[in-house]
Amino acid sequence: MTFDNIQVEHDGGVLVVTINRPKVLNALNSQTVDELRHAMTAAAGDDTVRCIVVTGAGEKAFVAGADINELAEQTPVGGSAHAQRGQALLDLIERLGKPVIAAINGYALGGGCELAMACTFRVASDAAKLGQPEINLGIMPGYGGSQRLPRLVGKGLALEMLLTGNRIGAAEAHRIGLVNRVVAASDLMTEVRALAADLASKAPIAVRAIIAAVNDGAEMPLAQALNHEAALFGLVASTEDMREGTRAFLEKRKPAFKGA
Ligand code: DAK
Repeated sequence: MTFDNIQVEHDGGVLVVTINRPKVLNALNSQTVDELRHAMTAAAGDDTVRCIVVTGAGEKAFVAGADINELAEQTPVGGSAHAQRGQALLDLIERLGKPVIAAINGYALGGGCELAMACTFRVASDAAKLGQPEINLGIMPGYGGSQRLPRLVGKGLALEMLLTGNRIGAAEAHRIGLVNRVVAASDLMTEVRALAADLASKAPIAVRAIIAAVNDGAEMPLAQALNHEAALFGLVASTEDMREGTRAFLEKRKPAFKGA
């Protein structure tokens, strides 16, 4: 499939997906959401992709939210279909079974902040600004922001961001746990590619199991979550990669994981 609004580059085990609408600060319109869904579905099924990076084109924005031109024209029926497609995309990213890194190179607002929160990690440039400004448009988050934000930063700070609509800088986002790392803007993609290459070298079945254990377990009572972890551990313990990892340690060499 060819894409108009995203660029996809596959280098080694890492797929870099760049949202490319810089004239509107990479705002997400329906076509972009559909293109992202196609790219992510293909990445999920491609064993040669072991880690995905999502970023925005240009120096100013990761994603400045949903496309307000489309939002302004939205009908109740269209809005509901839009919500389902957008939420499905973010669920797909969160549960892809491979690490997805948001390289936040500038504004991550509204749907852009929600997209970043669905990713496995967030690495922000020191120039990034994050926020949920939907309240200032008379709406509320529709891509999971009212749910993922409090899970990341706690209820009090989430309510403050959601109800004021204020933007926060990268340092503050790091302090409250909204982003994992902050790096100089000029180093962002180098640092993210290094992190992605490291993640791409890990055992894929163990990576998938850890992502599932953390995501599923967060919604379960502890006893059930621990049972889930034990079941996943059993699965991981049956892999060739487990034998390779333990053998490599004992032989004092680097493991070569195959995903089997
Ligand atoms: N949509 C469309 N165009 C946008 C845009 C957006 N979100 N953000 C910026 N642009 C456009 C601007 O209109 C401008 O276009 P021209 O005037 O050049 O034609 C161009 O990008 C450059 O922007 P500015 O001139 O405004 O640049 P500044 O540096 O002055 O300001 C800014 C940058 C990021 C502070 C500002 O552009 C801004 O406040 N942008 C809007 C941020 C925002 O409110 N985002 C939307 C949040 S609402 C749903 C699910 C999810 C959502 C909705 C529904 N369903 C379930 C149905 C999500 C909603 C949102 O994300």
